[in-house]
Amino acid sequence: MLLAVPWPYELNNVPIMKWIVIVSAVVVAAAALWLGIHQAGLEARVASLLAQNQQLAHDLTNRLSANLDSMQEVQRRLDQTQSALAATEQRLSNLAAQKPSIPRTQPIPRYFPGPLTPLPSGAVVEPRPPASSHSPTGELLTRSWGPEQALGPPDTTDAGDRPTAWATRSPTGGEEWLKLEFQRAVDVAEVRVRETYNPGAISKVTAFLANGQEVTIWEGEEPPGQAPLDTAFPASVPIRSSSVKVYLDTRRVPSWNEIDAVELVGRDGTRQWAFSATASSTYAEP
Ligand SMILES: [Ca+2]
Repeated sequence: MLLAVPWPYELNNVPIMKWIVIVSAVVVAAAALWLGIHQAGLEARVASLLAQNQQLAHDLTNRLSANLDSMQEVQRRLDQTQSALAATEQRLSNLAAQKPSIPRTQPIPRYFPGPLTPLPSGAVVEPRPPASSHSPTGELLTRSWGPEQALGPPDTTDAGDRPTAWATRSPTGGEEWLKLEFQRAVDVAEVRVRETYNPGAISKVTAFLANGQEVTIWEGEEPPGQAPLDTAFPASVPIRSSSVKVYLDTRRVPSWNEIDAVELVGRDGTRQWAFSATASSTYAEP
């Protein structure tokens, strides 16, 4: 069949084979041109991308550097803050070390009604009957600072404002007294008084005869001493008695002058603690 088709050997008087060669050459040239143009475009594109890449790398480097600078600045400020904090803590520690220590408060017994407080300045103190260690029906009382706290042997072991010792109503009420009864009358050798808070205010000691007559056996000023203080007041006159009275001039020593116990010593060597007492006043009573 192919042989049946007439094959033109010439076109426009040019052999067909030359046409083929010409067309092929043109196509190859066009392709080469297109490839060249496209390659140039690609090269330009690559160059552009390279340039962008370099710019990005440059920007990234700058930003990293800036961030590094910022981080270094932040770190520097943090270091400064920590140094200031450490210095402040050191100052606080120094201040705490220089702060004077607060004195330890004394333990308060359960029945402690509260610290003694002076009466207001200029307050009028109404005269009161003497305070007793016993109730009107004869029962021994157990009030803090009552005259009953001066009965029996000492039970206030350390110095201080203790409710186990007798205290007057006012710390500076002038003359006050504490009268004590003992079981047996003896020829008085001395009267021993145990003071446990602000000693030194005792001004006189008397003893009572059986008929009730009061006789001074000692008067003067106490030798100085620190509480708890046991002071012996020797009888300057012979007297047989079972009742003694201790006077205080509370203006001699500031604050309360508290007595824990009183002992009667006989010339026969016997010793007795008081079993009953009355007082000019007591902090146990309002
Ligand atoms: Ca006592």
